[in-house]
Amino acid sequence: MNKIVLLCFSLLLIAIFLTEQKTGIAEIDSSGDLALANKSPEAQIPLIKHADTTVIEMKTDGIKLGYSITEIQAKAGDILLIRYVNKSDMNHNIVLVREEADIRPVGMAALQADAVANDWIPKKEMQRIIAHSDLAYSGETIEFSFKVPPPGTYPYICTYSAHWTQMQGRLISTE
Ligand SMILES: [Cu+2]
Repeated sequence: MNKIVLLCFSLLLIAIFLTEQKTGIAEIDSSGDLALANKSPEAQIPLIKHADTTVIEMKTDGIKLGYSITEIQAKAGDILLIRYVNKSDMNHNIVLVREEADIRPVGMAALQADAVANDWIPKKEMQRIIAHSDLAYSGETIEFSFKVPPPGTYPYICTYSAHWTQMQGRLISTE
């Protein structure tokens, strides 16, 4: 009989412990960290269609790890709106980085738990990120908008679940 009482008491303690853990996580989420998570990269602009906005639509089908458009040419300073139609069976996103050398650090950092919890956007690598979409769940269409950076070649990658090794494209900014 004593063993049963002890067992019940242990279970109660575990339940209290788990509840407190959960509360702790929620508190962290609602603190200043959230404000940081929502801080957009510098080139990213609110999703408003200006008269001079160029809309680019791309998609992913089936199980393919790739974008239908792998090269975008645009003029520096123009506003691009990327509409991404995720017709694939997986989730994807689009993360525009500063240079080739940023692909791997951003892709690797995105696999860490804190980045996964932030829709696969690594907050600690934000200085390498020019703009990014939200996570597009399978079947979803998302849009994001940004100002085309100075002339150069800028890679864009999917940071979801290590797709970055294959799922890439390049934005070519011209004068
Ligand atoms: Cu992907």
